Amino acid sequence: MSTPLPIRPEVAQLMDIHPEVAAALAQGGPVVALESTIISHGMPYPQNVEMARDVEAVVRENGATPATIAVLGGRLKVGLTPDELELLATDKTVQKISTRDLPFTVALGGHGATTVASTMRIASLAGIRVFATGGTGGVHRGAGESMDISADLTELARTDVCVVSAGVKSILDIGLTLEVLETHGVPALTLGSGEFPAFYSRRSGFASPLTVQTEAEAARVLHAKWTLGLSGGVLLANPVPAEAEIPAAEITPQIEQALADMAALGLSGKETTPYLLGRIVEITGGRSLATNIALVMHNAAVAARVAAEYAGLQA
Ligand code: PSU
Ligand code: MN
Repeated sequence: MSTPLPIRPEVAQLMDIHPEVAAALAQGGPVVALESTIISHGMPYPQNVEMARDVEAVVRENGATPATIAVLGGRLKVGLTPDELELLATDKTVQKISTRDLPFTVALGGHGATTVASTMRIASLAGIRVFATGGTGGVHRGAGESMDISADLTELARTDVCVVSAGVKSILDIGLTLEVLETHGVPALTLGSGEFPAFYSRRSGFASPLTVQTEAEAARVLHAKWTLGLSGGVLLANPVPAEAEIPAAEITPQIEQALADMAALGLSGKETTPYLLGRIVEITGGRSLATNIALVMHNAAVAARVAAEYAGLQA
């Protein structure tokens, strides 16, 4: 078994690691980080808290220990209790916090639901290398004007964590997102497909930069990257299961509608992704929520298997 990365003492003072997660890390066992923005700002209640519980169960069934990450009362939380999941799902004071917000929330003692970016950073501080989410942020459509490029990409550029997602939401510019990942040396791997997936849909029309056929191959890529001293993350794209997908031809006009509605409201910045996800649930009559939940479960199962394979390579 590998030795876990030492947590700097001054960081450990700000962090509460759930005993189950701490035990797994101490043994070099597989751990999968899970984010909390998807709970507090990505889905309605009560589906959000049900998803949060179910995704932890799926990680366990696939041989790893789940560590849902958030900031509560200014403390970095790695692994949550059922009551803490419920609080994230219901409390309206929980802010969506990305990397830029992390020091503020820690310093002022607030509650924060962590995005992919800030979850990656906290996972890395705790010594966790694999993380499952729904979809990753990216370059927003119209970013040439708005400069709206998710900090998820910045974090993938610099933090040594593998993010398993169903690709990049088609509310974003997928081609430009893949360009930015290439610029930053982030391997974008798709599991079992030559086409990069588009969150609700298996197909995006964009070729995947790289393809792996198994979780074991993905784990070998992580091991090779970090052994070579190539710091930064890996994006492992996992297409939504066929039976749960909304084909691109159906979802595209619905996404266009949501983008038009957002423009009419004049929303920008951190509000855009939560608004668009919620509006698409309304426009699709709830179908997109079922798809979102299904793809999160699928990503959690894959992430658990990648984490187990990676732990085996470290042993
Ligand atoms: N995937 C989902 N639902 C979500 C998100 C991802 O299925 O709510 C969240 C993630 O936390 C991601 C964030 O980091 O959306 C991106 O927000 P922004 O575009 O503001 O960076
Ligand atoms: Mn943004």
